[in-house]
Amino acid sequence: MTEKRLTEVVHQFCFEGELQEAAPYGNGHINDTYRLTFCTSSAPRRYILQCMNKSIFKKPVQLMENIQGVTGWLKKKIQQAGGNPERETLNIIPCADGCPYYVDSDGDYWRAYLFIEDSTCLEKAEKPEDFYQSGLAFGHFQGLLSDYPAETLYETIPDFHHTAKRLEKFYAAVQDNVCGRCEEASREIQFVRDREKLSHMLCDMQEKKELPLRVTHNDTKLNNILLDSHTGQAICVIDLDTVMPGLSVNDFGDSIRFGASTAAEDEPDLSKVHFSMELFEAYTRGFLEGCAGRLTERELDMLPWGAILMTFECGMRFLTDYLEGDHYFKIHRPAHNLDRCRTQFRLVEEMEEKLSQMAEAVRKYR
Ligand code: ADP
Ligand code: GN1
Ligand code: MG
Repeated sequence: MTEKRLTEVVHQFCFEGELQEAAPYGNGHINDTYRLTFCTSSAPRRYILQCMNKSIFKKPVQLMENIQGVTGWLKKKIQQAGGNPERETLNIIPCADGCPYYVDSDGDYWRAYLFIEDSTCLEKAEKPEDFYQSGLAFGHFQGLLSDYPAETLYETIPDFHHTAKRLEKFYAAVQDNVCGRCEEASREIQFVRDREKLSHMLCDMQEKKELPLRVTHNDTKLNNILLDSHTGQAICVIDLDTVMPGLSVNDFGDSIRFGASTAAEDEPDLSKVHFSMELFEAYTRGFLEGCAGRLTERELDMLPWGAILMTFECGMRFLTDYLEGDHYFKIHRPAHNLDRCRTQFRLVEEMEEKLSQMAEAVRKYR
């Protein structure tokens, strides 16, 4: 970010004090995130400033409306429960004219939040308790929003978790083979072909209304939760860009795909990548406790399938992006998306073997 652009952007928001430092922050694959530090007459104030990815979020105004609606709702519920709304949900910092975002001279959309102090964001669970906390937070999020009018939310990325439509896009990428990478990925392409039927399972159930439409987060990675640095307890669910109507089983599954792995999402050495039943069980216990009985029997039955399908879908998305020339997910090395795809498919294989154990763990805590 150039100094000129930074000055232009920072001056639009109602920040307190004088800018001291702006530094890139976090490990997101999509947005550009900065942490800003301001000097004030008392303690320094920090904020998160983000430039939204305009090629992915094509409707930033609707997206911010979703976030305003959901954070406003959460604030009220947190207050009613005697909690701290400045810490337990995201707080949007408006611009001087009250608008929750700023459009810069390049047409980029920016927004800012209070920085949640004394918090930690984990890329990997250090112990099962961390993942239990993450489950508790996402379950609680689901619970607090269970009476939110889901139909008033915009579908900011249409068919985001429509696995069958993702499969169609994948086949188109294989067909076009624009980068000539199909040969390098032939085993992974076959892996998808072998599981073609799977991709219809949850979308069909959603269409037949066998699973209810809920307010969902849609990006429930461990690093989208902040934990208290002192107590280790979950404080806040962040990264609300993809809050939309969706399926609770997908939110559950996306957490498992990222957090129940023994290795990073992009680990190139597959011998380190395993699906951990211990972590699955820790998350399940937290998630079901957080949901506090709000899930239907059918949703509970399908949770293990949510894990398999979200992992399969994400692997397929990484593979599609690799075949199309890496235009969606940020990459930091050649074949980064292929490495990411391979970890996901390794996890899918192990989850398939452990399906009955997963169902048993869900039974234990339902
Ligand atoms: P992305 O969509 O690119 O993943 P996120 O909204 O998740 O972007 O933000 C990236 C990182 O910035 C997070 O993983 C977290 O470490 C940090 N972060 C985001 N919002 C806050 C906040 N309000 N307070 C403290 N840290 C935050
Ligand atoms: C992206 O923004 P980030 O890094 O939290 C992606 C998710 C993927 C995830 C894979 C809007 O999430 O859907 O599951 O990468 N977000 C979007 O790590 O596509
Ligand atoms: Mg994130």
